[in-house]
Amino acid sequence: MRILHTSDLHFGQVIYQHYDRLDEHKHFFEQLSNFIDKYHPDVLLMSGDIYDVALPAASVWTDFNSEIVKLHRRYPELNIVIVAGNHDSASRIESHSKVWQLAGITVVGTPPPILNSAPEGWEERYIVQLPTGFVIAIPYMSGDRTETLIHLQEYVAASNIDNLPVVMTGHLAVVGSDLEGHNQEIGSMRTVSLDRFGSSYDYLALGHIHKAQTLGRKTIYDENANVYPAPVARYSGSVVHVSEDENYPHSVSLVDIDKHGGDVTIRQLRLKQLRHFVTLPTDNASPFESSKDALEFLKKFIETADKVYFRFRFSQNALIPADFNSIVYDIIDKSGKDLRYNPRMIFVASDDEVISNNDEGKHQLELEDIKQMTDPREFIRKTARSYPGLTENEIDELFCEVESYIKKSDA
Ligand SMILES: [Mn+2]
Repeated sequence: MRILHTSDLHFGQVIYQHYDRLDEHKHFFEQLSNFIDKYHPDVLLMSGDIYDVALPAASVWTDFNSEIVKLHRRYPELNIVIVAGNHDSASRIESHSKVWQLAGITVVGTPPPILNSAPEGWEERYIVQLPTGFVIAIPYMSGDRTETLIHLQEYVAASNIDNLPVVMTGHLAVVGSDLEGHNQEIGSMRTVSLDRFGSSYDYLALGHIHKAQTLGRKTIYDENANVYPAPVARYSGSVVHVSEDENYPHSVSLVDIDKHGGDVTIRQLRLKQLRHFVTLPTDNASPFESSKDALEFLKKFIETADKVYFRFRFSQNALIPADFNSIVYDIIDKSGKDLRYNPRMIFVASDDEVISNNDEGKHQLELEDIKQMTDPREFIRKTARSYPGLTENEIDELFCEVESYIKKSDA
């Protein structure tokens, strides 16, 4: 069974209350289509956060539907399974599901019931049986439904006489996942144990966390085919940078499963981005001390830059005139370039101050932040400003060296 796992499209996102990202999402669908051409998956999974908001504009529904219909026309044999995420309206997505069913496309919005209140035959709604395997389609759920999920896996097992692969979807944050890119939510994000999903699936196709990662493995972008014994749980990650904090490659996951309880082979297919996010000044230079410095930098930057989102990083002492943002918008308009401005600038203390004022300010890590960190490198990255002599690359290299040493002595 071969699946193409995607999640967190956030289709219809309008960023900085100003910029429509439709062309970026169309660009994603073009790449997706090319991957399907090349790899011929049995099923395309979309593990939630299909839309950016619960009530997207009518044009957003139309555009999304057009993309899915285009895929279906081009690959009528491809099974498509779409589940709702926390950003989606479960009932709205569900309300269209019967129409999608006509094209053999499964759309699940509302979560499965609590076991003892479930009507007869409810399981069929959540199970997609293909010639090559099973998909248990589980959308975002706020409550605990462990018994329900285990029941669904047992239900599949009862008819799985040929030992075909079993895939399940889910949309939530699992304990121990790398939350990079969710900087605003860290500390408030609820994480649950992976045990809640049972263990009779071969591949758990997760959404919600935007950084691609296989649970229990280090989260680096890796184009190689990695083989793991089932069960494996993985986040495919978001398809475009949903915010400037998502400073990592985006990809879709191509997953091959040979049989139930067999091997799971995962390959990351890199998604190109139409636009990137930058913070000015670039290259970790010192923050701007004045709005005049920033505008001068911008005028030079514009000469070569195109198709970028940008924001400014100022020293916390910089004084910003009230009309600063409108001046920036004017400069962009006159440039004729595709530049998109985030008017929320960031203010940072200078390096000396961070060290002397460590009790307050932006560089202070909350205990909750630290608890969420599974990779010591993340801690070092976030506190790097306190150690001016260290570079991130050197630290990364040293960690890799230690890691490979440990691996060798384990083997
Ligand atoms: Mn999301």
